[in-house]
Amino acid sequence: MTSYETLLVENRGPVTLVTLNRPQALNALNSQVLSELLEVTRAFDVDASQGCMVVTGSGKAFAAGADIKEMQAQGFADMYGHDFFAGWDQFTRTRKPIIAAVAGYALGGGCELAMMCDFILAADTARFGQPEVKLAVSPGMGGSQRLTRAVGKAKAMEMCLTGRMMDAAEAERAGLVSRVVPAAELIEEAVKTATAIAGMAPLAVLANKEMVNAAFETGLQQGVQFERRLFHGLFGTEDQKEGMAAFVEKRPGQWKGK
Ligand code: CO8
Repeated sequence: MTSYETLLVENRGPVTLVTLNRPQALNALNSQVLSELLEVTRAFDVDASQGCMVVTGSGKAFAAGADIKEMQAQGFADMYGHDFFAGWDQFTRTRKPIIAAVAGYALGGGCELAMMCDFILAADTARFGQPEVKLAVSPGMGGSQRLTRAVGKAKAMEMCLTGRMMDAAEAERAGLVSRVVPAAELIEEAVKTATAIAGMAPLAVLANKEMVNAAFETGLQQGVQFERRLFHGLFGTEDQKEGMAAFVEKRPGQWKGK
């Protein structure tokens, strides 16, 4: 296990498990969390032994938001001039999959971080919210956009305007999370899911992630074209030959990542 000041990072076989580790501040996301998480994510993306990452919280929170104490004294010139927290965009450019395993509070920037991951597995204790309006600000790490795309305008608007939290069951109904599991099984389930993903042909995993993201970021026709090009491209890989041969021969595939 590698220790950072604000994170615990552990390889569980082909899965990088990252635990936010500022429980005394409910894992509030400050500049140090960002820089450490970016360092870990960059290393993960180029490490051929690692196929999927899980990001989780600790104590009673996934993360209770951006660090209010760090932002409190900042003015417009500091925020805009330094493009405060623009580094989080880099996190979303990670090519390999990242699962958010959310137990407890995922609020403000915490909810936004969970939504920057490729999908969210929730414990039955999870609570999601964008309460920034109560601080006289707004989401700033993509929440107003990603939440609206995930759950639709009505719920996103109500949550952003009132700060109301969603519990895990509502989040699952609304399509914000892929599944809800008992809190005690969250990490085990997330690592199991991540291990299954890490066991797939690596280029196919990258392509599947890219094309689902295209559905979020482009129109239907452009997204369908993009999917088709990537689909065609996968037929240029050795793993496609192996994957289809393995199916026909009723045996597991052996991937080369090319
Ligand atoms: N930032 C800093 N410290 C925090 C944060 C936070 N977001 N959340 C909790 N803490 C600290 C508390 O100050 C407290 O510290 P201390 O013990 O020193 O007083 C400790 O964590 C424990 O918190 P509480 O005592 O409040 O715990 P409770 O169980 O009573 O309450 C809550 C839990 C309801 C989660 C409560 O802590 C809370 O409301 N937290 C703030 C939630 C919030 O407003 N989040 C949004 C923050 S703003 C944001 O995320 C903007 C994102 C976009 C930024 C991008 C910039 C470009």
